[in-house]
Amino acid sequence: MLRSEGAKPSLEKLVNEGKPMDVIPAIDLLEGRCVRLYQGDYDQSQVFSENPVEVAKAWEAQGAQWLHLVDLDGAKTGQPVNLETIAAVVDALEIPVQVGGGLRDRTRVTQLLNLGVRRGILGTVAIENPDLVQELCQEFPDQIVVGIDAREGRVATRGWLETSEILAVDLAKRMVTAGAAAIIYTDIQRDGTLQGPNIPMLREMAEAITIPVIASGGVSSITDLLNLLALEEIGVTGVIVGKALYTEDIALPEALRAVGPGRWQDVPPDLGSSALA
Ligand code: AMZ
Repeated sequence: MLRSEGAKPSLEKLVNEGKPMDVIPAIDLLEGRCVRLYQGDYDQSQVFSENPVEVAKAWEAQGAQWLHLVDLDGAKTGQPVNLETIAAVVDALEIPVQVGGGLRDRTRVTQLLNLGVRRGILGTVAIENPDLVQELCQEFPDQIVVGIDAREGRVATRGWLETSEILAVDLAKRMVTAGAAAIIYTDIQRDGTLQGPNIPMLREMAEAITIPVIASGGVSSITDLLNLLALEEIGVTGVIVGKALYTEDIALPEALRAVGPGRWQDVPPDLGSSALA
C-alpha cells in the first residue's frame, strides 16, 4: 500500500494508481448519420448529427480513449452498410475504434479489421455460429469482443428484432471458452432511455465470467458511472455512454475525471483536503 511506505507519495502518483474504467462514447450509424434509438427501436430514432466524423473527433478531443461505433443498418441487414463512414472515422482518429453491426462472416470481419478497426464486435453470430466466433478469436487474438444484448436476461439478435431463449449468462460463458477478449453487455430495455444501468444484471454477468465486461445501456449521469465502480472489482472494466452525451446529461471530460484516468477516488481518503491544498 502506498500510504504505509513512509515517504509521502506525490499526488500525481496517487491519482494514477487505480485502474481507471474505460468510458467509451458511442456513435450509432443509420444511413450515414449519427443517431440514437430508443430501446433499439429503428422506428424511434433521433438524429444527432449528419457528420459522424466530426462527432468522433469531438469525443477524441474531449479525452475519449476508445470509440464504440455501431452500424445499425448493418445489424439490421446482416452485413456492414456504413463502411465508408466507418473507414472515414477510423482514419480521422488516433484512438482505437471498436465496431459492431452486421459482422456475420469471416470476410466481413477481416475486411473491417483491415480498415484499421481495433476490435470487431460480434453479436448475432455468437448465437447462430459460435464456432465461427471461436475461429475468429484464434485468428485475431484480442480483437474480437462479443456484444450480448439482452431483454430480461435473454439474448436478442438481428438488430434486436429477434429474441432467443438463450440466457445471456450462458452465452457469455460459451464466449469465454471461444476466446472472446471481452463481453459488451447491453440491457435493451434501458438502452437510449436514460434510466440508469441495470446493476444487478451486470453483477450477475461479471460474477459468472472471467473476462472483462463492458456495461452498456441506460447510463444517464455521473452518479450512474460512480455506481458502476462498485462492479469494477468483479470485472466491469468499462462503460459505453451514448444518449447521455448527446443530450448533454453527461459531459465526457467530467465522466473521465469521475471514473476514468486520473480519477479522484484513487486518492486515499485520509489525504483529503490537506493534501490537495
Ligand atoms: O440498437 C439496435 N437495434 C442494435 C444495436 N445497437 N441492434 C444491434 N446492435 C448492435 C449490438 C452489437 O454491437 O449492440 O450491433 C452489434 C451486433 O450486430 P450483429 O449484426 O453482430 O448482431
